[in-house]
Amino acid sequence: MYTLAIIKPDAIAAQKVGKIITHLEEAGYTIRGARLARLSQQDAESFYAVHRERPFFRSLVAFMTSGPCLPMVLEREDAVDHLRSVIGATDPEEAAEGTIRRLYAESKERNAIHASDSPDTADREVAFFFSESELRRLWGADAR
Ligand code: FUP
Repeated sequence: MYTLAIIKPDAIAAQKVGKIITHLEEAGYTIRGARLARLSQQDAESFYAVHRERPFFRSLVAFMTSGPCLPMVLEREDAVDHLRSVIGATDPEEAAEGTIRRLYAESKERNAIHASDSPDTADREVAFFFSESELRRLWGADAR
């Protein structure tokens, strides 16, 4: 099963990419796709469209476009639900001990990593960044 994670601009600026990827690999994930990306305003507004009426939307879009991020397609059994538990609660102060957000996030907004919240969202979010043909080209016969 696949899910989408994004290492966010705060964690890239804080040089935590290696530690976060190690954490993910040690939690059993295979990286099926990964690429540094710089979201445009339109990309960020579209990716977070479900939040467009929320008070934090403008600030979230400004943060997510403030520097490069690293979207990744991750594969593991029960990937979607499992990755949510590995990253922890949205606010690092509420995230459980040992979760990626507790370890590496700066704040509720600058919270180091995104993970899809349902299988349907994961399909949509993987397709937002990676084409089926790119993933197939990377893995050949091992593609899903
Ligand atoms: P999560 O699923 O944990 O990433 O959280 P949400 O989908 O609720 O929110 C998406 C992003 O909006 C969060 F990662 C950070 C940002 N956010 C805020 O900045 N303030 C809030 O009160 C809630 C979310």
